[in-house]
Amino acid sequence: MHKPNKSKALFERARQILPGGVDSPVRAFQSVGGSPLFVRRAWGSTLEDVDGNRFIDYVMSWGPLIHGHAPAGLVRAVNAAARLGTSFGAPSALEVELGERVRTLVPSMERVRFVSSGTEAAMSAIRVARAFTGRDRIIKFEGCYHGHADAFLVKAGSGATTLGVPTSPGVPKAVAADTLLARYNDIASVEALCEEQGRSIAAIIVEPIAGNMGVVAPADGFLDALRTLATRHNILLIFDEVISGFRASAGGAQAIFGITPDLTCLGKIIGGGLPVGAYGGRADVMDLVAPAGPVYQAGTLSGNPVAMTAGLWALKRLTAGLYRDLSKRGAMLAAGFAEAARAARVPLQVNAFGSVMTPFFTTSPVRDYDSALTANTRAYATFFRAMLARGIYPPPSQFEAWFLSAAHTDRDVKKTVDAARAAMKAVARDM
Ligand code: HOZ
Repeated sequence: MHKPNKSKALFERARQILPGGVDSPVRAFQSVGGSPLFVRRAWGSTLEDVDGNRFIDYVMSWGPLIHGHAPAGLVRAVNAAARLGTSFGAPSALEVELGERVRTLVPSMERVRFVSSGTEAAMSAIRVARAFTGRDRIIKFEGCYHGHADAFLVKAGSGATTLGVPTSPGVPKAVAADTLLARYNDIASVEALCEEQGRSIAAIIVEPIAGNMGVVAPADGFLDALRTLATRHNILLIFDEVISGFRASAGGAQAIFGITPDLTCLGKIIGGGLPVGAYGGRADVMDLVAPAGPVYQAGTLSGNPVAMTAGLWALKRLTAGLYRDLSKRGAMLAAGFAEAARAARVPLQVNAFGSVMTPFFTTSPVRDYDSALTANTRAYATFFRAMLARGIYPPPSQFEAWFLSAAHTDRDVKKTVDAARAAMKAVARDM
């Protein structure tokens, strides 16, 4: 059993200065109970808190760390880059190199603009889509999360769902009115919106593999049908691949499903653990972005040399072997969770896609937001606490993805499955 004494004291202090004691809501453990662990250091698949407790980490910074925590080569590269200057506010060759690499891996991104987060990427992508089409409305899917810009905090997943504020106060009514909601994996709901309002819709934005209502894979033909509908109505199709980019495969979800979106949003892995986002796509659309065109978007730290270096290091190491190993361990973990739940007679649906997964505590298959919400969040909280007590650090929310990395070993996965067997018994006792 871990002792969180110093973490608790730090959390008390943090609450006096940071709203809720954290800098991003889902870190606060609000829906799983207890107080958050304050991290001292991390390496490989291991997280160590300020009390010296060690955990096998399945949050992995919410997705960026596909190569594990602090790989030695990346740390060396970042150190060397920092010695040459931490920020220039002027172009560097690194941005060109990373941009070209992104385009090689994701050929639909004919032009790329670097920003500092996935939120910025998505917010900017819809601005350019609106400018290109001369239309204001967008379609988003219930339970999908595209960062915290106003237009997206309408039935948003991730921390917004975890905290019960999927539609946030503070979003102007007029902005929310331009965000039309469709149901994930329900093409009829998109068709109806396009038929009624197609001429005022600039973009359909979608996580091609949803990862912020928990992991939900697209149903057969769903993404194809979105592509067809968007083309038919002259609407731009935006893939938010902040999670799936470079994770589902080196070319993201679009490579796996063979769909070419008009624009793509990236984040997480593209920065190798440092703050980088990017949006890009068709040259005729992206050439509207300033200074090539009139759509304004800027950033003091965009293309930061240290962050670009980390991104390059990460993207250069996306080998076939990496994805093979990740999928193998992902399948082991998913099967282990399912078996542990069966043995304890706990209803569980494990949604897994390669190296991401979510165990949903529900009897119904989870294929959209409504079915995700059938999950028993109390059971998840019990499971979470029982896992934490056994040295496993799961995401502190039912509606997030578990992430594996190259640093997770078979031994880590076996230890996690052993912990899950005991944790499922705790859930069963609590039900
Ligand atoms: N699901 C979120 C990002 N995709 C988690 C990260 C956060 O909100 O801090």
